[in-house]
Amino acid sequence: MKKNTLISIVVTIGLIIASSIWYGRNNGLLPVAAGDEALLYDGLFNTILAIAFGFFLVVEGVLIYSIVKFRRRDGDNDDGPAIHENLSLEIAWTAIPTVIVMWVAIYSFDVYTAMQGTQDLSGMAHGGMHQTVAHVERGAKATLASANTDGMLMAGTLPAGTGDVVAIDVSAMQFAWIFNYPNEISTAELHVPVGKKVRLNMTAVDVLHAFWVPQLRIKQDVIPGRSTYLEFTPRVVGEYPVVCAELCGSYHGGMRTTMVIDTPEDYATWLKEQQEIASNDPEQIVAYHSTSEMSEQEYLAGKMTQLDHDRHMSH
Ligand SMILES: [Cu+2]
Repeated sequence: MKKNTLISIVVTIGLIIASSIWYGRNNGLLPVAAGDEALLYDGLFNTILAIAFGFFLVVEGVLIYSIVKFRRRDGDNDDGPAIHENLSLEIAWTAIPTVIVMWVAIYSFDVYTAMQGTQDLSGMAHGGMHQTVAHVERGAKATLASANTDGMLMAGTLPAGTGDVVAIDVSAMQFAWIFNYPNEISTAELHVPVGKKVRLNMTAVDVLHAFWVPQLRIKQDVIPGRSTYLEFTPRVVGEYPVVCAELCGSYHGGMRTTMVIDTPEDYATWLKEQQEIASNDPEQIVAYHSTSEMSEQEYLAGKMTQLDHDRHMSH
């Protein structure tokens, strides 16, 4: 091999690696990372994207090089040489992807575990119960039943609302999110304080829903009759969409609300305001809490009136 060829190969490989790393860091494909966990996810995503981008450059580069270099010249009507079998090449193109895929698998699993993907949700039945009981009586009864049949459920679970964890109970229903804070505070918008660990104890009133905030990179099924949970640490103050990510009925597309990441002071002020609303309007709270005792027709009638109302209001 000539010295110049060697130099140009080394330079090309260097350029490919450098541009892959650059693209991995500057792809701009993900929304803002609003939680600590989002950074773990982004690290994985950007790494995989950098590897893929490097391979894209290699494959497309060789393709374009070959199209130019090995194109048919005038007067050349021969078949190409019949090349088959190159053991060392085959070993290389099997071994390299194997190593990369195994490494990505281990890295992914590590991130998945760090984001609590492997924790047993059935062990989380207890935490979500005390504040949602009034809201989701049907669901809570079923949860209670399943908790009783399995005595080890309580082991290793975080008690709701103690220590440094902000625990919020979430009820999902067709087609709304209800967030229940301590002291009978119920809201349609989720507020969380920046920098503190938040735990959402979630259950559904009616059908399967899924809680998703793209900026947190976390998504969790919300299931009637049992509790699931999500934990995250907000890191960027702002407003983010909460999206239902499980087709749950005709107005599924409208099952959205806002998550506000507040500064600790704003969060305290907001909680105080909500506390006042909660104590000044007991009838509204009673109305909220009795939805589970309505018949299905009554419940849907209420929903339809509300939707009608919303439609008129938006005109
Ligand atoms: Cu839904």
